[in-house]
Amino acid sequence: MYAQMVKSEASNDDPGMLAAFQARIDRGDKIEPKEWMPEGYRKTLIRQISQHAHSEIVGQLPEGNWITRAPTLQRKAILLAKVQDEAGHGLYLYSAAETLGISRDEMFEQLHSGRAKYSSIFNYPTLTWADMGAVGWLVDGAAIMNQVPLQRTSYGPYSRAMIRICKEESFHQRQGYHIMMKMARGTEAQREMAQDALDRFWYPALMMFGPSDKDSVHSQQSMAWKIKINTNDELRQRFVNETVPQAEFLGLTVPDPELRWNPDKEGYDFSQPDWDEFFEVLKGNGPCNRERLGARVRAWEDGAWFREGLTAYADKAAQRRAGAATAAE
Ligand code: BYC
Repeated sequence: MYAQMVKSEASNDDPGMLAAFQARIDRGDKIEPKEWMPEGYRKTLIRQISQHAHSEIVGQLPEGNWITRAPTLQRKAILLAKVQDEAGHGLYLYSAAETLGISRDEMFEQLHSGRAKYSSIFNYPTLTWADMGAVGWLVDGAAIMNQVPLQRTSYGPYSRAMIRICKEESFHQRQGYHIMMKMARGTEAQREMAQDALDRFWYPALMMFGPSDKDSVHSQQSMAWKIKINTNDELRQRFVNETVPQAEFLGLTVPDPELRWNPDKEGYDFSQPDWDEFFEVLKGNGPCNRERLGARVRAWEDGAWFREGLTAYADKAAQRRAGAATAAE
């Protein structure tokens, strides 16, 4: 079945080469940039890695919004470090995508024109300081759940980028949970802020894993190629199983009346997010889509003078080198 799907995704590829490629994937080989790969594999990786990179970069915006308003110097320094980490993650991932033959400018163009997606979660606003706790705890928590298996993804550069990123994500999750602990055990007003942040971020965090398996268009092929290791629903279930006891420890209530432990599946039964809302956010109609994309486009336009300066300097340096070489002849 997989061989058939591979063929349909990449009909111009030679069937023998496709079979040999699939055998390498099945053996657990890592695929490296200069090696042969089916066109569909390359395209799927570019889509997923670039969208992941965009998510890291756009993901700086809701938290960057709080750097100047962090309640203490220590919290400010921690948040600043976290936001800088996200920029670094974006850069590793753009570099990994570039090894597949797409340029960074093309990827930015896809983001700015709205053709490339970024994680739905960043289209929700961060209204209070407790949201910095909820983002670290739930959003980075969901990111880790998704990214730990991706350390074993079949494409070498993506897998290596993930190893480094996951180390930093665990610190991010811990700092968020630490904020939540302080808030949940603080004054009544602080506890209410923590509960309100959990109420607003719970379902958007569940959406981060993507649509239900029955609506996931890419999962089957991506899993055959080991670009994805788990289905969206598997990871969502794992996230709920790990996060509910953490909420109980905080003394907060997960906003889901249907949530209960199911001993038969050794996991929680839980309500699905509002999938209509999810698809609206993907279409650009979430609470902050326009603001987020607008901020990225503005940053790109404001940076034009800097890119032009770098190019002018590189041209001059090349002319100087050429002049020196001619003089030496
Ligand atoms: N948001 O067939 P499916 C972070 C799209 S960064 C938006 O299941 P796939 C962090 C999907 O792209 C976290 N779009 O797709 C950063 C596809 O549309 P296209 C980012 C979504 O690719 C800073 C369509 O829906 N992590 O954590 O097999 C601070 C059908 O879906 C979403 C990654 O990117 C979504 N939530 O599975 C703090 C991880 N879900 O592309 C934290 C790597 C689905 O055909 N990516 N779509 O137009 C993946 O693991 C997979 O791409 C996904 C989706 C699980 C996200």
